[in-house]
Amino acid sequence: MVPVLFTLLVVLFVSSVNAVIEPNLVFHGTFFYPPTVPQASLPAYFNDIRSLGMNTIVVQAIRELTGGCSSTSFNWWADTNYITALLNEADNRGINVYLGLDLSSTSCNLFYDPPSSTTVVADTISTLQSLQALGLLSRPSLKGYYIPDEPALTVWVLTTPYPYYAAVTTAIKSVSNKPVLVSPYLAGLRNTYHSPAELGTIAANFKTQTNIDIQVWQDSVGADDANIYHRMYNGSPLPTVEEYYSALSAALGINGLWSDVEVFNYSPTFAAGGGYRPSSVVRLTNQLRASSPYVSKRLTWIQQIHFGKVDTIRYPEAARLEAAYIGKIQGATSKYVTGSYTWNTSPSPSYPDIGSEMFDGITGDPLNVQDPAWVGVSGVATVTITFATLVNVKWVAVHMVCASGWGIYLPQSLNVRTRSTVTGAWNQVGLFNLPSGILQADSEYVMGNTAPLTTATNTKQLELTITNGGWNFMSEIEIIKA
Ligand SMILES: [Ca+2]
Repeated sequence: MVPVLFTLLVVLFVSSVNAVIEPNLVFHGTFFYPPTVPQASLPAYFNDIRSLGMNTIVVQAIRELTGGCSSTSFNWWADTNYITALLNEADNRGINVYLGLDLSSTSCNLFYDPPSSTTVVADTISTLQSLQALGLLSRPSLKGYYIPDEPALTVWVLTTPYPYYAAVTTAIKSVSNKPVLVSPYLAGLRNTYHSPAELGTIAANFKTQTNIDIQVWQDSVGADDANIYHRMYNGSPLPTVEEYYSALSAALGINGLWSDVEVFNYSPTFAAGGGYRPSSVVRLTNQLRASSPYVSKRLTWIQQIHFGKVDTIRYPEAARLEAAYIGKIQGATSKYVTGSYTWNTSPSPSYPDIGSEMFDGITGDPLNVQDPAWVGVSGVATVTITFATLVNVKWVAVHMVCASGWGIYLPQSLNVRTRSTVTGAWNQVGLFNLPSGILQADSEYVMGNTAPLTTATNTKQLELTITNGGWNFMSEIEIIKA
């Protein structure tokens, strides 16, 4: 990005103290993982996704192959009683359900070859027939089916696995002629390069050979740090997520393409450090922009633990992301606020803040701490934010990175103070420690409060103090008001 353009962007973002809500970017739905939502919690779960404006769930799977490729043993993730209860709730609320069937890739690496593949095909038919006998396949909310084994279309050199998907699709359609979904991913493209046009050709060929109706492409921003910005990698320009969605849409048609937007942090080792925890809402906004023009539905992986209220194993940061999603994207009015600010501890000249980088809508690249989107402070970092008007602050979060080889760590704590005038006394409104269980491992993380602030009312100035034992690297501050 050239300096002149950057200056213009700074002026724009500083002037937008109360950003507009972005309803054109809302999620239509989410993948759903049954094992951690008990049947008794289904009404609350459906109320939750309805309150977020969603109308679609894709059940990840109802059965999982266990015991390896030669096994014929399946565990129910959602048995017929559970599925009946789920469709009851969906029917009552007008929610569209796509039912994931047999998952086998977790038990068998070569799931697309016999004997696993033939086992899954046979079980798919018998399972659907048992649901049909109960009248479940004709429920109004049941809109289609999902094949849970994710095709590695970016990685597979040969089309050897394609006949498995064709066989499962044929099996499904032999019982019920509703649309069939599958979810390939952009992950892997950094190592197995395909241009956007090449990936479009691969996706179209897969569709032709399998007869699968809709491809729900994962954006892989959380799993593999797929490129949502125009950046270089290993000295070459890397195509962006948006460029891939554009090419996939051209190849499949907009009605044949949905997006699966990952709302979790990237870590090179899965779920290490802050990895797989709820993401920055600014990063999420950019992800939604990357697929929005090219797909007919936007789903997420997965609402229930990353910004849900019901799942018992949801992350402690889920409440913050839920408020931020509603406040910036889905709600009736914007709750997302920015301000002017000064660093009380100067950023390093090597990692400077060249002007309002904390509110410029760009998050740092967790794979590259030399990305100019990162602002680096050696030791404790303190920043004072001034609002144009008095604000009742509910949520404060900072997008950060851990890169231990560079001496950059996640914060041990975030201290928050407020005052109602620029000369008044400071009030302590919260001191938040890194949640237990997060180790210092390379990852991005969004540090903030995990329950709403209660005493940050009438705030003119907000002071954040971020403490760790090395460098603090920050790229965005996210504030949500009442
Ligand atoms: Ca930024």
